[in-house]
Amino acid sequence: METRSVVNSGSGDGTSSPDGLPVAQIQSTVADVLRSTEFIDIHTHLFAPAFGNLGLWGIDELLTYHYLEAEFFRSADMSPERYWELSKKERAEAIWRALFVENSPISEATRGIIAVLRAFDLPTESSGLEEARSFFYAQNIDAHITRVLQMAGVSTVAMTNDPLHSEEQRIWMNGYEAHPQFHAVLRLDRIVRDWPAHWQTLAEQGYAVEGDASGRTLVGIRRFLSDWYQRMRPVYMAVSLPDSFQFPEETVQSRILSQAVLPSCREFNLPLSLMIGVRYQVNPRIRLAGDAVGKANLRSVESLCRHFPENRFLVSLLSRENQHELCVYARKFNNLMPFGCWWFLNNPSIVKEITRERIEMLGTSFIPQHSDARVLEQVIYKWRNTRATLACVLAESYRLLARDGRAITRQLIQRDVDRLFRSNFEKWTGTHVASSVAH
Ligand code: HDL
Ligand code: ZN
Repeated sequence: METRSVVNSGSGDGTSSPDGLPVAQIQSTVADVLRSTEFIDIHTHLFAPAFGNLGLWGIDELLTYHYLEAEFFRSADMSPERYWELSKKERAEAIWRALFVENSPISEATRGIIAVLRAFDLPTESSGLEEARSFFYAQNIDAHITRVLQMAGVSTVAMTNDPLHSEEQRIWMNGYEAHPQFHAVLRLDRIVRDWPAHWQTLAEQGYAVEGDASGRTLVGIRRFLSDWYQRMRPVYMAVSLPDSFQFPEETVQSRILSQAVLPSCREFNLPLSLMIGVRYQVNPRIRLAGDAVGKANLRSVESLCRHFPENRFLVSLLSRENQHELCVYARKFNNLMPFGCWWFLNNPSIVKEITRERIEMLGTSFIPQHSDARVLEQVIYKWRNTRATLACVLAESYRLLARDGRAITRQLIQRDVDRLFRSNFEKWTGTHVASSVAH
């Protein structure tokens, strides 16, 4: 049998994949498939219209995003204490002046605002915000949400729902009617990470729980989770954890995780999302902008995946230094689904690095990105930037595959993009939402 030299295998002259697309057309085809495929945004802080003012949108909310506040305090001659005395509008105007007028908006978060203004044909070089405010004030939120998600190429978003947030709790208790484009997510930070400060709230609601998690506390927490599962029908449970997170350890937190949350996830067939690596409030003066990042010890993730093989984990890590080992652990445990380039990682230079190493080690068995949007219109720039970065990374992967001998077709690209941005999540969560766009 003739053996083909590896050196000359594949497409020979390198100009076309055998029986597939010309190599020169791969990039444009990948970009077109990404553009025409609606994604599922698996982690956001957005809210369906029924949540009223909990949902943030419009220019003043966009400008007072904590990413921009962090940058503002570096460029403005204003103390955080003075800034917090201002009204929301005054804060937005101060940020616009400092980051967009007096300086060039070339950071990721500032460029995003320019992209959003441009997307609505609003001026991007005004000295003030009047025209933008008038435009957003004139919008009907239901129609605006539909339009913005369509502009962003997103079919559905997953919310972050805190059952111990008093305002949100009231909406759920009054019989929230699910919105087809918003998945609920049961967020457990207060219970898992801050039990001592919140156990009384459960006790006051009639759950037999104690501060030291003694007695029938874990049964009480299971009942609480069951009640909120029935109420929210979440697609997963989630918790943010510090860089110092360890598991197992002899703590209340560890017992709540292993004896209440994980069994409850198995009971309702839900994944648990672990977002690890936050150094909370390193600078409390700047409030939500005051969190930082630390490298986590992933033996905690290793223990969870190994000792709870019936549980499925979504894992996003905040430290760039943890990303390669996350890929290695994902190769060891198929109940581990890496997702997103979270928070300080959601910058093209780092998204490119992380996504390339994930493809090299995991193929298409991961979820590349979520927006983490807090303000509705952010999905427009966050997903446009993700598509641009993924177009480069995926095209390079297909050019290498073509060189090595496989025909690259639009159908192959579409199948992979569907898996990366839809079916990996749908299979992990047991959800299937028909995309409103035929491919
Ligand atoms: O805990 C989280 O879900 C984080 O995403 C925080 O909300 C963080 O403040 C954030 O918005 N990151 O993008
Ligand atoms: Zn988030």
